[in-house]
Amino acid sequence: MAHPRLYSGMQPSSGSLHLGNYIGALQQWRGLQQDHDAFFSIVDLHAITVPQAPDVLREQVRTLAAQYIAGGIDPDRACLYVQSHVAAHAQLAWLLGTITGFGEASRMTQFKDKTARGGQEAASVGLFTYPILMAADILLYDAEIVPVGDDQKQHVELTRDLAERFNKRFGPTFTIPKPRILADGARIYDLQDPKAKMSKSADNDKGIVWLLDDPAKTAKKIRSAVTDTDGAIRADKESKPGVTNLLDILSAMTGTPVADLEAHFDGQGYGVFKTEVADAVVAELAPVRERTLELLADPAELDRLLAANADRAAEVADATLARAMGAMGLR
Ligand code: ATP
Ligand code: LTN
Repeated sequence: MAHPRLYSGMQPSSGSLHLGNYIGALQQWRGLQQDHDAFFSIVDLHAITVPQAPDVLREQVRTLAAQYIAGGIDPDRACLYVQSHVAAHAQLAWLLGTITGFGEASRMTQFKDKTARGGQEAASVGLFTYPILMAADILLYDAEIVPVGDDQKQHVELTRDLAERFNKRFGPTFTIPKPRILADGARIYDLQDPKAKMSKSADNDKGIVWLLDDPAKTAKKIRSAVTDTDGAIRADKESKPGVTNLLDILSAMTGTPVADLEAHFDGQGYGVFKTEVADAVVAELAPVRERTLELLADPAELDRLLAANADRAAEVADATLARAMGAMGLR
């Protein structure tokens, strides 16, 4: 039997992925590609919903592609491609926009969060319609499963609503996707502010482990992580967020359950604990960093691979777009 179709994507909106993206997205996707027909995109059309410098954007797309591959996405197995290389994304987004209610789009909490500081007047219309483009991404590939963090759940729900509405109005066209929400332990927090999620837009660089940081810097950031004064190495999200975060990180790096790690560190101090976490993160990330740099040293090869995968993606996407246009009385 064919494997279920899976779709996910990340924005090329920073110069490197961080440890949160690695554990929360890449590690999960690496596992899922084994028994799913997976499409992973670099969503550059989403990234330009906020201003991007063209040269920087081009480099960030390549860096993200290299990090996907170095992090274990197999471009021969999964289809790893750049969203803007497949014209059907923008085209289907337009069609879906015509069946999306203005009020419905206005209820998306990510837009409200992202415009809370600068005000909605200053935001682009593209940022407002971001979830409709995301719906187009998912529906073009008849994805059944969409692995995302809980912040994206509402967008997948909107995708389901739009697909159901379209099918009802114009006849069966789209597959109804299901979100697959990230497990709790896969959510990684800022090393300096362990109640906030590790985020590329955080103010303090010391709290973020970048996949392109050199190993000495990575180790230093982990050894300087904020903990607490109680001295016990056990997970308790409420009263010991820093220690819990380090336990989750170590568990993700080694595959050892948190309960076993608690037993292993029983009676030990934070110094020993942090050193073990730092060693494990460096052991995992140093080869990923090296492989990324190797891939980036040959941009022509990377571009060739992305072009070939865009052709693969377009074959699937164009067929779905044609179906949708036909159903609507276009073409
Ligand atoms: P920002 O940091 O600006 O909120 P981001 O780092 O969340 O952005 P995205 O492009 O929104 O980056 O997310 C890419 C993927 O990484 C998503 O699947 C998201 O769930 C995951 N992810 C992001 N941050 C974390 C984190 N701290 N822990 C676990 N997963 C994360
Ligand atoms: N909005 C998502 C990225 C994204 C995505 C998608 C995820 C764009 N299109 C389709 C899953 C499926 C984010 O910011 N993490």
